[in-house]
Amino acid sequence: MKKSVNIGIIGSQFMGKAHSNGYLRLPYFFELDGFPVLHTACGRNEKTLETFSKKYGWQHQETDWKRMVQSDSIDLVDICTPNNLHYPVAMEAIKNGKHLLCEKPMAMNTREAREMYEAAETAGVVHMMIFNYRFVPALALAKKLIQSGKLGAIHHFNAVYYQDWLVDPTFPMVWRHDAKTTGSGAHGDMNAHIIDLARFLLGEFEAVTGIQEIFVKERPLQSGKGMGKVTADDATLFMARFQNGALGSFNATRFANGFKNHLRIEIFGSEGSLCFNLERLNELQYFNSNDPTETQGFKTILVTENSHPYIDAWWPPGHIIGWEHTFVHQFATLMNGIAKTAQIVPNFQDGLRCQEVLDAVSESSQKQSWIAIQNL
Ligand code: SOE
Repeated sequence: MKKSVNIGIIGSQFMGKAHSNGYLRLPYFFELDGFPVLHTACGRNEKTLETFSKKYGWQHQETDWKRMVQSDSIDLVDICTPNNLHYPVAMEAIKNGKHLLCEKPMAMNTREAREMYEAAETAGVVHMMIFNYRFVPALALAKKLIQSGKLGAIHHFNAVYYQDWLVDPTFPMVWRHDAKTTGSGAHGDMNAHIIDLARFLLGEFEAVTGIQEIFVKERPLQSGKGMGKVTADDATLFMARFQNGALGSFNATRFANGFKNHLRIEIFGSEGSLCFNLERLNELQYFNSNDPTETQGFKTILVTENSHPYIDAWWPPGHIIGWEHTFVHQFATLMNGIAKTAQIVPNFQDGLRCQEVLDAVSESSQKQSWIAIQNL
């Protein structure tokens, strides 16, 4: 029999919407041991919460997150809040024996992330980090190709994550500009994704060195009365060395004029290369240096065959999928993990490892030096 998983979600903005959509689609397409029940939606603004709940079918509403995570009716707490709330919400939820799903970056710093990971492990709850780009079929295929040795020894991992929504200096202050609520800016929001993909595809980091910049130091307050000080980075670039000897370059910026959500990865190995661009997420570019010289070149694999990861749940070949499907794939793993109380990935240990790299890059930027990654 399927186990019902009563979900309590905190946050009703962009990620609240993406997660709700993921849960709703899931049972229509995937065989599941755990069935997602959209039980309670939690948020501060009653009106927004009501509209959100009605739209996505959340059964109950709650404006006090503590009451929700303490409720006996909730099995899984889904944290889609600003980053400064991840730690208190997660710790309270763990205390109450709840399974956890947490948006990235995991916490405000490595200390918080480590405490969250250790507490979740001790309590024996299932914990998962939202690193949904691992669940893009083309990137899951990239992992298979790398693991099967198709690329040989990996020499380079280059990644950029470009957005442009802050180029306009009149764009108002939001929580993502204030270090007190966000920790870091483009770094924790966007580098977190490509750091996780690097770990997923290549393995652990050894050392990093980076630079961070705030290009627009003040932005109009949303109240319309005056300006607020921006304290979170607009852009963070860094170089890395991996434990397997590969070199990495990373660039996350909200000032890449013209690019809306451009996550591009290049992996160069001794036997071949792979390139991926999120804005064309059904495709993976593959170069095999063992092909005959006359016909050598990058080929584009359309990752929509039934034999490709996750695709057999969807449409016939060539009937492409999109960004929102990555959440559905991740939630299938989550629901089945909860049904069996099995540990799944990416989990809080992955969140912690990512946080260590994030913090080391910020520290290196301040000290203008290389920082070794401890992987503790
Ligand atoms: C905003 O930069 C954002 O929504 C990120 O927070 C998401 O994680 C990313 O998937 C898209 O961009």
